[in-house]
Amino acid sequence: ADKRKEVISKKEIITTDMLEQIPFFDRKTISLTHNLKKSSSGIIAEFKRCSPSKSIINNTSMVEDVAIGYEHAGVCGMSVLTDEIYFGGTLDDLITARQSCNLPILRKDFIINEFQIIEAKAFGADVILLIASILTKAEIKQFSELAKSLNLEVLLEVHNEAELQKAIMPTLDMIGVNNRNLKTFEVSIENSKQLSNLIPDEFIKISESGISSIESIKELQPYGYKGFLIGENFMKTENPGESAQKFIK
Ligand code: IGP
Repeated sequence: ADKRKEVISKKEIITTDMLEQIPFFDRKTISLTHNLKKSSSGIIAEFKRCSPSKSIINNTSMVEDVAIGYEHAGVCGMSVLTDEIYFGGTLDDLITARQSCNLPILRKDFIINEFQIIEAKAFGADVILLIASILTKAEIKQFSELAKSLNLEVLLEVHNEAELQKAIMPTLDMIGVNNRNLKTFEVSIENSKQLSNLIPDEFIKISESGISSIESIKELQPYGYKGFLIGENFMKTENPGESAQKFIK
């Protein structure tokens, strides 16, 4: 109980002013869109220990080893889960990944306020994720404008046409179609195919979740997808970096 108190009080006293004092806050960010445009593989490789659909995926790999392995494999970027409750991630993982590689890093979390965006910058992220299904259009606008003002890139995640129509705006850089149905946890890359022609060309298209073979990537490329966000398929193996390398050749 005592420990809990300390954690709560720590959270209460952290202000945005304090976040801005963290050295990473002023660092020059690395562009994920730039890497995706010039890459033929388009892999964004994720670090995640567990997930609501699979529970534990990997509880032995260290984030620093995975970051080094992904960079060595030649991926375009790394995604780091910082959500503790469902994915077993922490902000510590983000900062450790930042210190271990020079890849652009996506802070993967459920962003619902401005504080988390400033936090993302301060802890070394280059890209934030905004999830259309949990945000209003006004919030997406407000959060993406703040992110851009901090030189962070914005990946907007959608699951269906309604979310896409609601959220399209010029302050986004990438649009990610999630192949995982959040209600049933079922995955199907058909979702990416179906939504592809509704995404305007000025946004980089990313296909997210349930990608477990190079064939799936080859299948999605003709639909205009430049980025492929892959987590479990790498993380469930003993050496995620080596597994990513097999996708890049
Ligand atoms: C990775 P997969 O099926 O390769 O492990 O999926 C990524 O797409 C998934 O972790 C994800 C996610 C999210 C996690 C996509 N959108 C939003 C948390 C929150």
